[in-house]
Amino acid sequence: MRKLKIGITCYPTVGGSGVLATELGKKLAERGHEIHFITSSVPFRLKKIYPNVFFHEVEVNNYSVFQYPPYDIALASKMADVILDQNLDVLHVHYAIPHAVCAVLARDMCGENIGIVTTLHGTDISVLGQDSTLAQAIKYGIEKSDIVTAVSNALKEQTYEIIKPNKEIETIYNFVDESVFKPLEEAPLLKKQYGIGEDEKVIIHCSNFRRIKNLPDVVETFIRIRSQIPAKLLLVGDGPEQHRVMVQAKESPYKDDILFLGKQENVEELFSISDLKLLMSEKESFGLVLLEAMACGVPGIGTNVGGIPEVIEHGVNGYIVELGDVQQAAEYAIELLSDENKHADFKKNAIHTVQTKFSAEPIIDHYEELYYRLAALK
Ligand code: GMT
Repeated sequence: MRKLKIGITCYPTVGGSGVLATELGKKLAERGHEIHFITSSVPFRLKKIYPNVFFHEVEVNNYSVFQYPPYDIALASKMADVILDQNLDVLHVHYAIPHAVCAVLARDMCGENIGIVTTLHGTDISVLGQDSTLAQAIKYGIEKSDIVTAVSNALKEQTYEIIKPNKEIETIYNFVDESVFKPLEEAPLLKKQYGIGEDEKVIIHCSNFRRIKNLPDVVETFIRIRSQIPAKLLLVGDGPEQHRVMVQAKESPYKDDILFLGKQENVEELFSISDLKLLMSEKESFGLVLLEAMACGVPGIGTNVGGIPEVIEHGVNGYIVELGDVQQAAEYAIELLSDENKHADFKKNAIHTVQTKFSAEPIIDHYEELYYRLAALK
């Protein structure tokens, strides 16, 4: 099969959609395709140099007459340049708004019959989709894309419910790079470096600390666990809720057991010293961090929200609780952390779920098949 030239647009900063888009680009490059990232900065997970990965920076001109910098127009214009200059076969954009709309505009600008794949990641539907000023644009971006994918069945259903697009949407689950996310040998040393005792259990939460991540319930669950067993909570990330959570932690009886680690790069090392992952979100289309943790052998407790129950299999590799039920979450956690055999089974099952349901290679095959389907129509 001939190798393809694929343009990828995503939000390049920290966030699951950018992580997924970058990992996909890297894996496709390893398969010999030529990958062109069209983004506002170099995607943060693109750490290595690949000879067939290129970066095209979207620069936004900030003339004083513009009340707002025209990022969307600049992006569409850059996409059109790259489509023409590089003779792209396909453009894969992550997020309907603004990226799918920009891709459609770019295709129109350059007059090329380029195929557009749009992947929906969540907040473009669950948050922005509720905003009447954007709903029509989201519907337009979806309907004008050639192929639309969603990262979970829950997100697909939600898109039909909220946006009502006249378009088929395929679910393609997220994946993790299992060569990076795996249980690491050197974990016990890191635990010691953080001053965590051998007998203490480690509970981890990792996010961008937005309100929808429901950090107060993470801390509240931990307090209930800590009242029964020795444990530390690692809070990894940074964001708008940071201050509120710090105040909550300081006022708790276990303030010294709640560690704020800020943004971290090599989270697989932190997952490798963890015994349990908490994701108590109000909205979550998938929960890529759960998958990363599971690949490192960490079972999760998550809310019965969005795509989380498609990742956590209740009673097998973790537990599902209703949103806000911190008491139930704490009870499940205490039960699991107090039973070595059960924890070992859940750990094994978590890795097995990743290897069977969310393994990188078949998921990349699926995307590749979509690209070839579109390239054949060009
Ligand atoms: O969760 C976030 O706030 C970041 C957001 C993003 O745009 O990167 O994540 C979304 O996409 C991820 C990758 O598909 C999913 O794992 C997250 O569940 C999803 N976030 C939400 O639905 C809130």
